[in-house]
Amino acid sequence: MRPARSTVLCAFLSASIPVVFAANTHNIVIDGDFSDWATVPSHYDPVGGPGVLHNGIPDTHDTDHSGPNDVPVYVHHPDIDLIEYKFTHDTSNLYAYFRATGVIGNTISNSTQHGRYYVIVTIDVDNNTNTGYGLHEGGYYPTSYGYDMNMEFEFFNGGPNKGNYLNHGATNQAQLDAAFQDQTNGIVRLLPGSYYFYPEWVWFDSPTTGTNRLPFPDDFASITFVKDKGPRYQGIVRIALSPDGHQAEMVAPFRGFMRNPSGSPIVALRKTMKISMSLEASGELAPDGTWASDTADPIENYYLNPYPEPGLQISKVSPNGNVTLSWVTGAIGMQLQRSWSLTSPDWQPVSGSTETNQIIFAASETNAFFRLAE
Ligand SMILES: [Ca+2]
Ligand SMILES: [Ca+2]
Ligand SMILES: [Ca+2]
Repeated sequence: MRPARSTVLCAFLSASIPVVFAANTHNIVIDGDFSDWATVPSHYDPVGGPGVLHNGIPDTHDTDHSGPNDVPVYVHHPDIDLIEYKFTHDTSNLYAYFRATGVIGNTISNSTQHGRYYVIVTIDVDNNTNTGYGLHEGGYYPTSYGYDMNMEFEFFNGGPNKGNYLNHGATNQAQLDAAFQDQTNGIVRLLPGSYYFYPEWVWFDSPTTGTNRLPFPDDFASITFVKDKGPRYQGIVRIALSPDGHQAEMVAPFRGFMRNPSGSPIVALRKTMKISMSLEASGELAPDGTWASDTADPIENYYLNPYPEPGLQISKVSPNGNVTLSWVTGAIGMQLQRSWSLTSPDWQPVSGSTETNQIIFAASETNAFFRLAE
């Protein structure tokens, strides 16, 4: 046997929709050690300061505006100055990473002052701008649309307070009442929303910790509806900071986003979402004493790929003339595909490849190209 001199390896993922960013799963632990984020792609936001604009908006700004075309006023508040952010998932959780100029979660606590700080991920869970709300309504700029649900963490009065889910699917009090009733039963309807009408809840993986036990199949869990500045709760949305406070990592399990009226999970693998991330704080620690926030550019068309980076590899030809293609065990289920050409590719599945992470071929003189696809 002669070696396959020009066997070429083509190791990229193909998604069903070309514009979608097929995000791989990552293993993240919420522990204040950020080495687990090293291979998650970074996004950046300007370092705030006088005159620093982000899409025409002062990077760190007041929260007193709500019109879609308003330009809020610059506020110097390094603690909420977001400068880097990341987003990832595994097979059952969403994870967000924040890095700020100042100290994330920094709030004042004394006899008269009880500061507030919010780490916010707001998500267009159905990738549809006709449902949910526009960020400007909450004073967040640059604005964008379609945000149905939040995963967020509140710091209050000098310490962590609660991690909760939140739904923007109501535009009046009657719809808000209906949303509360749905969520008592573990249901979220994705409807046009407003910033001003939102239920927020903490989810507990216990039937009795929360005030409302959920019906089957979520009857292992319960929720408590919460309000800002309310009592301290430890649910399943968790956060950890770096020792210097400049970085935060946060988890929100899929299940806390609840189910649609048909019983399907709102957040699940193979869905596509848009994600916006903000930091916001009250003004006690800002030099001019006013609330401020900083909102990143959204991460658009985030596809919840079920698999990790597959790491497709090809071996040297063995003495008996075989080459081995292999990929990580976590990517078992992906399909190996082969094409004899890249100029007019005709990708054909390799039989049996979705049940394994290793395929052995006899080397030949013919070029072959391989890829792994979902
Ligand atoms: Ca970690
Ligand atoms: Ca910034
Ligand atoms: Ca939406």
